[in-house]
Amino acid sequence: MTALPPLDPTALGLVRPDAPGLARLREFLGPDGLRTDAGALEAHGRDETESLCFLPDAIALPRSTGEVSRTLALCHAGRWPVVPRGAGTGLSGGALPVAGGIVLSLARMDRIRELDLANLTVTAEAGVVLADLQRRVDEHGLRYPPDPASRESCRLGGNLAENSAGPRSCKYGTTGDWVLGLETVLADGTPLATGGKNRKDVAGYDLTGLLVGSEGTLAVITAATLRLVARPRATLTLILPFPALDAAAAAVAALFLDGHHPAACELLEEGAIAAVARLVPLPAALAGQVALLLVELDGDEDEALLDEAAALEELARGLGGGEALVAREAAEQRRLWEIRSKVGEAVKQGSVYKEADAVVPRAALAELVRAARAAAARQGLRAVCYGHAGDGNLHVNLLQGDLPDALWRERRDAAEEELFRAVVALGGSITGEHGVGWTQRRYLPLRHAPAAIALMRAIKRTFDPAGILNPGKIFPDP
Ligand code: 2HG
Ligand code: ZN
Repeated sequence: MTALPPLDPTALGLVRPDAPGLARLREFLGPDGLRTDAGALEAHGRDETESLCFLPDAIALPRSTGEVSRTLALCHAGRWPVVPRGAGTGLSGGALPVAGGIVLSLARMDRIRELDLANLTVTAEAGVVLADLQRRVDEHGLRYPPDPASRESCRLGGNLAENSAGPRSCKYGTTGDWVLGLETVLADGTPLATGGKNRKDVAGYDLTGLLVGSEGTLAVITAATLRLVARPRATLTLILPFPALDAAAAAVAALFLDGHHPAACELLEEGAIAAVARLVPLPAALAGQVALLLVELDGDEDEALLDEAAALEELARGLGGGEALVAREAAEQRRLWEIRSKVGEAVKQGSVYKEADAVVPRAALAELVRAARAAAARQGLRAVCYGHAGDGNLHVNLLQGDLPDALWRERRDAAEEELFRAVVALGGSITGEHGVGWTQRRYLPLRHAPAAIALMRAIKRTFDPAGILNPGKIFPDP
């Protein structure tokens, strides 16, 4: 468990629920709808963010929006902290109950309510596992494209709260780009529906857009109506190797300018290639390469994709790139993708780490990697970068190596701050897809002017005047 102290709920005007309060919740949630056993508290005190853990007082597991509403009404009356939770796969501590209170798990609300083939929409509850939803629509030849790395375990509600994304956001956009409507419950228990099935709707403010990505601080999302598209008939994956980082970055800019629009365009720089090579055997052609671009193409016909792959290889060669590895068969494509999907695990294996989810305008990719290396080197640390080059979004992992803990914490913070200052100077942001949550909140003032943060705080107060929803997240301490 981390040594970091939890937030004091009383300083936030909140209190931790007492035994009679929990008994009132249990009355309508039922004996398995409210858990207080040590194992459950420990499991719901963590997410996938480093080794952080903050114990809640109880976990509420409602089965319906009505039960969510009753739970919130009680929590609101008692001024108890409430932390909405999907599967806890987040990477910025968004689901950590840093002030204790109730973890409101949506895990038992996992029904797909309606697949509307005439309108090409699906309406599903917040607790559905993303991959289950994707398999269900796939049976009808359809696709819901957002593909965060945790899709086999993450739940839709967490994706909506964080506005999650993955490699395919390069062509298909992020979770929010697919949301037409939401079913939510406000902090005091009032149900609120936004949007619907309309493809266009400009009546008033875009509450759907505001709630997606609000990290559980404005309302609890209980269900969503999502857009679907036809699944592409053909896909092809290729890896383009480069002897220099600048050449790979130049290739990213050039391929879009040339009119290509890959489903995914992912970068691994030197340190990431070396790390993944320890976990996945790399094809000989990739040995000694300094940067790799993994590109997924999709479309109607295999032949057209092969032609496009050849054009991309030629473009890369013009910039000094080597021979492309091209995979047509599904199993071969999976093997190439493994080189990218195992990189996070490989980099983090064997060292404590801190991950910065930096994003810059795409043309500044190489500068982002250089800024990460420089900030890390100044503190005697190593930075390893990989991620969504097509979106200008790289995951920068700072590694502790064998530094003593106290020194590591100091140097990590200094390196991260220097990196984010450089990122903002490049026109970028402090998180592209993982959220601000708990771990990035002190950097919000680097990204936004005081007037913008004041406006965001005012929006938070309007939705949640008592401040019970996910306290301690997004905003730095005043
Ligand atoms: C990815 O792109 C995910 O692989 C996770 O966003 C990043 O922690 C990571 O490796
Ligand atoms: Zn990512």
